[in-house]
Amino acid sequence: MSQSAGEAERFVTYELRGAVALIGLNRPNKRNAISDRFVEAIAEAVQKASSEAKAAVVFGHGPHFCAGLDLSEHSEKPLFEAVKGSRRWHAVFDMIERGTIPFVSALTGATVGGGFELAASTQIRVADPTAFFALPEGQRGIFVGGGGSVRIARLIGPARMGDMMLTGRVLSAEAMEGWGGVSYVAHEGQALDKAIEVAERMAQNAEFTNYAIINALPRIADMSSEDGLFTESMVASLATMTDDAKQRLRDFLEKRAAKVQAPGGS
Ligand code: 1HE
Repeated sequence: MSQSAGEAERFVTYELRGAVALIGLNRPNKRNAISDRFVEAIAEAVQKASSEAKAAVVFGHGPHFCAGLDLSEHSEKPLFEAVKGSRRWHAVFDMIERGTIPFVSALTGATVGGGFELAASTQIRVADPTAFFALPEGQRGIFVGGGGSVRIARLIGPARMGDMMLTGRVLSAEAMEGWGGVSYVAHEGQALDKAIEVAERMAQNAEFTNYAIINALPRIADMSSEDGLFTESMVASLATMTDDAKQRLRDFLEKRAAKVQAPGGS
């Protein structure tokens, strides 16, 4: 794997594989718990991926995706430092959620607290059966600070998120799929391969359409129906004007493009 430079190297591995960037959380001895410097390493890798890849995968080295916030660091922080730290997580995860390329997270083992918040900022979540999901902030006497109250709540619903936080219940990959928090459950040991497969497929889409999906859909979800429909028409018309769309539509009409296949079709 090629690495991103300097400090970041210790926390994150980076590899560009074709059009897909692979970002590996690399602090397995601490279960990939996210410290301040770790957040900066993620930011650097996300920026690099956004500038040179068409899709990206975030995964954890070792058996666990991410044990969330580095609690040893957090316990030392004065109030305002904690606020600024949380706002930095928001900014970094926002580069994933509303950036320029789609991200897939490959989830194994602990996907806990801030780890789940990171996963919730990716557009697609692939888990294998080892993955488990929890929000133990209630037990730790803290609160979600990495965007979870917005992103996780919108993903699975505020009532379910509140249940996880209040009771500390732990959900399996299958249960989280049922709640809408996981998009695909892969066979054990296959989460990363499946995530790469999904990312490679997305990388073949028109870049502008991917950008519109990432940026327009969550904004439209925050709008009134009327504003949403108006915005949709604007985005749809812009997409049609790109050279990419013109070429792709011509390819279909001239029988050069793949047809949509029924599930299970070859
Ligand atoms: C950590 C962290 C961490 C592990 N911060 N050091 N997150 C949590 O409340 C989850 C806390 N972690 C756990 O419950 C468990 O560690 C796991 C279920 C994830 C994994 O268990 P296990 O048995 O494989 O590992 P371990 O022996 O518990 O941990 C190995 C080491 O990682 C150990 O350090 P060591 O020096 O004794 O070897 C642990 O202390 C360390 N470690 N997790 C610091 N999180 C932006 S706001 C977000 C708010 C949150 O994320 S709250 C949820 C925090």
